Amino acid sequence: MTKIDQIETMILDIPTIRGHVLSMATMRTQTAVLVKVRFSDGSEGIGEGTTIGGLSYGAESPEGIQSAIETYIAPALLGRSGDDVNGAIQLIDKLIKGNRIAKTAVEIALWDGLGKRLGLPVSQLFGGAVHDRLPVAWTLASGNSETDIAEALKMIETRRHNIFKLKIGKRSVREDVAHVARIKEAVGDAASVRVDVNTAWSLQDARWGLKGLQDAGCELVEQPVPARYRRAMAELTKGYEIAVMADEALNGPEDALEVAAALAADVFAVKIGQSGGLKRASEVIAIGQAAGLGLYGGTMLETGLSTAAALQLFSTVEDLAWGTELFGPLLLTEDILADPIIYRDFCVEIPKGVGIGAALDPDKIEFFRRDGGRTMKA
Ligand code: MUC
Ligand code: MG
Repeated sequence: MTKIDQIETMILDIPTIRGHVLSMATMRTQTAVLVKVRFSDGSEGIGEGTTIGGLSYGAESPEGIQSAIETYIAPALLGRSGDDVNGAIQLIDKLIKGNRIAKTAVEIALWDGLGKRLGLPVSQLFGGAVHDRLPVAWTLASGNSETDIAEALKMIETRRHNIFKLKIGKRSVREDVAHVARIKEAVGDAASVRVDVNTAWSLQDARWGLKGLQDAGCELVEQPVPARYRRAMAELTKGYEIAVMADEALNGPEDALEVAAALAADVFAVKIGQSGGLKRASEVIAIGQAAGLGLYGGTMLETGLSTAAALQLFSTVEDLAWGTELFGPLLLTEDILADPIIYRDFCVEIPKGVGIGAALDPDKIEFFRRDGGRTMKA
């Protein structure tokens, strides 16, 4: 039996190419928690758990993710079979509440190790890829309309992105709608414009906001109101033509079922970290499909590592009607992979190779890693 021998964690702080202005935080660096799992046959798996803006986006911080892995997840898994990924997921779900991003980081490393030992990409472990590339959005969030327009036009011209997600919710609804309208006017029919409010609006704000956004030609609004406001999400979903997407409201399959049953979204933003791993994300996808909802491959602005893992799963999904936003590596000054993820012709390519299809660049890991982090042994 191939056993789980060793689990190592580390935190990386990587600068972003520009300030990324969201309703709840402005990011100038992204912090990723990496996990390396060493197996008894010498094989290794790598994983990542990443959030946004410290504790301003969700309940897990990078330091909390690392601590949950070191203190609770690793001791439960050390010495167990490395091939029994479902057994590990079930055990960890039983022992540990919440902490979905921490669980995801470890689970990715287990899938990666298993794929490498079998000589298969992780997509094959989920039944096989049906896409070799997927459409990929870019987020305009410089905090300035002119800078955003210049960025968008350059992305269209270089055929990198023709789907734009605008981060709004920091200014007044009226100012935000005017900002979105200016950008849509500048890109015209050459691009799809969507917005993410990251829960900043009240229901009252959102009624004005959705009316203005759809008149401006914006196609979709992501999480306009707080995650727990299901009735408000349902009213907005029913009341306007613009598509309403659930993001922060979706923490795993149980939430997905409740959101679908409450008719509280038209589209699911599926995030592997927020779902609690690839397996749980596949269950969120199944619920969305069964409910006839649109699907979108979401990101927590992860490095190439988690981006590769997400692509393994999303490549197996029949229809991601709203594409993906797996552009995380492009927001960072440096990609930490030896062979960076490829972006071209408005798409992201599914990495080839075994496991999640990603290998770390050791020099970059040394450069960006914070002091601390532990190696736990069986
Ligand atoms: C979010 O809330 O969706 C995804 C893209 C981006 O710019 O921020 C994230 C988080
Ligand atoms: Mg979002």
